[in-house]
Amino acid sequence: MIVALIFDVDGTLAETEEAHRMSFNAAFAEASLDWAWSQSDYRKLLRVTGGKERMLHYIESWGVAPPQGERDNAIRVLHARKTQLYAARVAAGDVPLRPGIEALLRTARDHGVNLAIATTTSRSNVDASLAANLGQDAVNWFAAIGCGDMVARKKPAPDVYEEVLRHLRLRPDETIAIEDSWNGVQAARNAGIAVVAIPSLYSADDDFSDAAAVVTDSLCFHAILGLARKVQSGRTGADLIHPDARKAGEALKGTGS
Ligand code: XBP
Ligand code: MG
Repeated sequence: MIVALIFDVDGTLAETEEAHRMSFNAAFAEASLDWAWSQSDYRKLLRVTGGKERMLHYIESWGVAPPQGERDNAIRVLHARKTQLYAARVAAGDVPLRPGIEALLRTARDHGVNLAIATTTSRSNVDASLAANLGQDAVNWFAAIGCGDMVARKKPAPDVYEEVLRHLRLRPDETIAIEDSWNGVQAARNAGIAVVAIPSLYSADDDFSDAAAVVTDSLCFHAILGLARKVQSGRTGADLIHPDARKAGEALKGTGS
């Protein structure tokens, strides 16, 4: 019996990565750094989870000049400023929830299914998104909120999902994860949790073969429940990917800029 749905945030609850990218670039410009991440740069950089880790990877692997001063401290300062700029975009309503997410959250609550969050981003970004899109009380809808800065290793490591399972006091098979990226699907699978993948603008080319199902139109609570029953009856993998989802997956690839 599925007791909880565990949601990723970036790319899942909302298409946030474009707002993150623009906030990174604004922070770089303010710091007079000649760094500017295009959409195709950012798609590659998203293979590294965590904004600070992503900037470090950019310095170490893309051969750009590091910011002045002590490197790690400079990255922390840049990331803190990026987070402020991002939160301002969210508060301004520029990062709405994905289609079907609000209905899914409300229907799950109406059916007594617990909600939780397992994300790489910071708690302040989660709170900003929930408040801007669902109201100040929405943070209380979630029985557990696990964030990247709460655990030792970020996705695709299972740490944040294991942290959420501990907090919920549930077994992996009592939950389903909703994720948008390969890193996220791997993190949930590494924690033993079945995953519904909903590819996002920046993850359309990711490999979702480890997901129990791939959904490309709006998520539906009953479809997820149906999936959970199938997963628990041992049916997994290819025969759970709705033919339309596979076709639409191809279509989605066409929309990623
Ligand atoms: C995806 C990430 C995050 C975001 C940016 O998170 O990898 O790093 O890109 O957020 P999720 P921060 O697990 O929710 O998909 O800069 O706060 O890290
Ligand atoms: Mg994500």
